[in-house]
Amino acid sequence: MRITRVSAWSLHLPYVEGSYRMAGDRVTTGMDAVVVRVVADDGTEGIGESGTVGVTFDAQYLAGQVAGVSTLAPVLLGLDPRRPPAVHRAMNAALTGHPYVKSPLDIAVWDLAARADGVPLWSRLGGDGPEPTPLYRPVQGVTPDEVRVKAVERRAQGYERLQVKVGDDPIVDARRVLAVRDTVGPDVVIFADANCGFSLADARRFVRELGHDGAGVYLEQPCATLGECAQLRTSWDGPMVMDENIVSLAAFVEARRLGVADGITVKLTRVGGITPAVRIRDAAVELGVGVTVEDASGCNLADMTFAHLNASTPAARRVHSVDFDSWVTLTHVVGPSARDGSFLRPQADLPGLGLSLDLELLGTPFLDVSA
Ligand code: 0XW
Ligand code: MG
Repeated sequence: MRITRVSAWSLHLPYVEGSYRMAGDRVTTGMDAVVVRVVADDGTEGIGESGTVGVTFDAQYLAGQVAGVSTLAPVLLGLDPRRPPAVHRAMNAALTGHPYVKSPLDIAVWDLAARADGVPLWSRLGGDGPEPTPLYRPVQGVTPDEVRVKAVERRAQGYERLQVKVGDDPIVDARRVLAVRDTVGPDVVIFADANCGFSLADARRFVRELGHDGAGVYLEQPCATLGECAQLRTSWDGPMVMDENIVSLAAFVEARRLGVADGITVKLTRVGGITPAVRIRDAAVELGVGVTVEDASGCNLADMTFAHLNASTPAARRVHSVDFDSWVTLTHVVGPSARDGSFLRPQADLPGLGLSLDLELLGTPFLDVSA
């Protein structure tokens, strides 16, 4: 089997709720996505989505993805899609770094490989079954009153795990987290995600302000570097989860060595797709670390990819994930939804990711190469 054609589209995904804010006044009104289709000589197809949320979250952006996918697509032509790690090695040999441009191509090749075998992707990845992954959703807002209202709304929408954005004023942020805790009670899981926003001093003030039990929250990526997060350990002995710093397997190993990775979030686009994500995930599982597999952006195709990846994580280490399809106003795929109540759940039997592209909505590809 040989890859004979690679096509790619890009599109903007506006938010249902108008905007999304992270620490440091990083506000976006939608997310960007690159969608790839890889076709083999027998007509089998694979598709993949990889996206970015603005240009100030991770070191990745749409124009870079468009350029990089265009550079790498010809490298795939002629390769056997049934061996995704070999295709990934060929991409690395052709272009050093830039993992975010490799991600949509890698995902599409994995989808194709699973379809070629006639099995769902969770099965191709060695999962126990089409198991569910709990969903979380950010609670946005500035004042305690705003987040109280939003937290009730999120619970009514079915989310049983909440993420509160922090990373600005440590006192205001702590009051907001405490307001959400007070509103939802002790049993709802809350992640306080600073998205790298706190200085070490402000992170210390924030955790002090939460009180002696830290409001029972998980602290997500409080500061920008692993070193600062490690220094915060003298003030915070609660659970700490690394997200932005998990750029590679080596970064995860270092985070674990420093004692800041009780859990990790592996973002597919950041690390370069399913091939590197699975390596990091499997190492984390072996070391007893909880793992979230997700991304920075996308819609139902991305969500379905998270559903399959997390279903292939052993249940004891599976944490939660995100349903971007509920965040944005449009979808570019046809097929089952990855959301099942308050969970993501992959389809049981359809080969690969079980979805096909809505070519009418996607329009003209920015790239279409064939052998
Ligand atoms: C909540 N997210 C998955 C959405 C944004 O892309 C950032 C990310 C996070 O963990 O902050
Ligand atoms: Mg995060």
